[in-house]
Amino acid sequence: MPRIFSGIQPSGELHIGNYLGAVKNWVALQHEHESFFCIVNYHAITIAFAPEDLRRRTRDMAVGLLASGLDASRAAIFVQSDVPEHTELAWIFNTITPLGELERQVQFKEKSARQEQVMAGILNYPVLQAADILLYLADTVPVGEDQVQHLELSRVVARNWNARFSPDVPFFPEPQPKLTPTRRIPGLDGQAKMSKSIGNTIGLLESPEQVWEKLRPAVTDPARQRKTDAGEPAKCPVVYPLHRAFSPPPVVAEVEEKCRSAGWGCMDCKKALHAHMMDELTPIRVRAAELHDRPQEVDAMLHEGARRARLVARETMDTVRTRMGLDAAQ
Ligand code: AQP
Repeated sequence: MPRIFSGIQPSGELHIGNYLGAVKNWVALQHEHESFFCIVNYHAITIAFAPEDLRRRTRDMAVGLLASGLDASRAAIFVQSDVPEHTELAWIFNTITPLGELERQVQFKEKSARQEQVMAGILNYPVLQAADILLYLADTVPVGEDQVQHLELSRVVARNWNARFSPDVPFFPEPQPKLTPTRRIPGLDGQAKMSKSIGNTIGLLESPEQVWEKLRPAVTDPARQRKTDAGEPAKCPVVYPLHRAFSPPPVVAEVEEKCRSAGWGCMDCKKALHAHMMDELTPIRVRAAELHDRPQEVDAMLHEGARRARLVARETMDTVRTRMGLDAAQ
C-alpha cells in the first residue's frame, strides 16, 4: 500500500479549517494507504505555551482526530515526542539545508513578524517537518494549501540528501501534497486563513449555540446592506465558502440563486448553513464527548501508534546513519 504521513499541531483547538483542509481527507485516505498521523508537539513549542496546556491539548487533539473518524486499527496515530527519531533526523537535515531556503518561507516571515524575539525553532520548523515526512519515506502528504511551500522544501531536503548520500538510487522519495477542494478555509474575519493562533476559528467540537454565535456576525458581501440588496456569492468571504464545504450541491445552487435575486437575506443564508454544518459536526461532537470519558483508551491508542511508527522510524535511521558514516561504534 502507498504510504502517507501528515501532522497537526496541538497549538489550540481543532478547528473546521484543519478538518476540511486536512483531517477529513486523512479519514478518507486511511482506507487505501499505510497511514501515519502525528500530533506534532515539537512544532507547537515554537510559539509561546504553558506545559500544562500543551499536555491537555495534545490529548484533546487525539480525541478530536478519533472523533472525526480516524481509525487507530488502520492508521498509526501518535505524538511526535514519543518517536525521538523525528528530532534526530531533523538535526541531520539542518546540516544540508541552505539558510536562504528557510528565510524565504512565507510562514516564517508571517509568524516571526508576530513575535518580539524570533527563536531559531520558527526558522527551522520546515526542516523538522521534512524529517517528520521523510522518516516514513512517505511520498504523499494530505495537507491544506498553506503547507504547499513547506512541502517544496521537503523535496529540496530529500534531493540534497539523496545527491550526497544516495546518488545512485534515491533513498528518500520527494513528497507531494494532496489537497482537498476545501484547501483554504477563510477565518471568521474574512481575511486571513482560519488559524488557531489568530483566533478567527470555529472549533470542530463547539456546540450549536457557540457555532451560531460565531456565524451570526460573520462578514458577507458588502453590497448586501439591506435584505433586498442583491449580492454575489463569490464576494461573500466566509458564509458562501462554508456552504460549499458543508451543504449538499442542490443547497449550494439555491444559495447562489437566492443571494443573486435577494430572495434570502444573509441571516436566512446563515441559518441554512448552520443547519448543514451541525448535521456533519454533531456526531463528531458526541463521539468526542464519549472519548473524553475514556482517557486510558486514548493513551493506549497513542502508545500503540508510537510503537508502530518507531518500527519504521528506526529502520529509516539505520540506513541514514550507515550511509552517513554515523555508525562507527556499532
Ligand atoms: N484555514 C485552513 N484551511 C485549510 N486547511 C488548513 N489547515 C490549517 N488551517 C487551514 C491544515 O490543517 C493541517 C494542520 O495544521 P497545523 O495545526 O499543523 O498547522 P497550521 O497550518 O499552522 O494550522 P493553524 O490552525 O494555522 O495553526 P497555528 O495557528 O498554530 O499555526 C495542515 O494540513 C494545514 O494545512
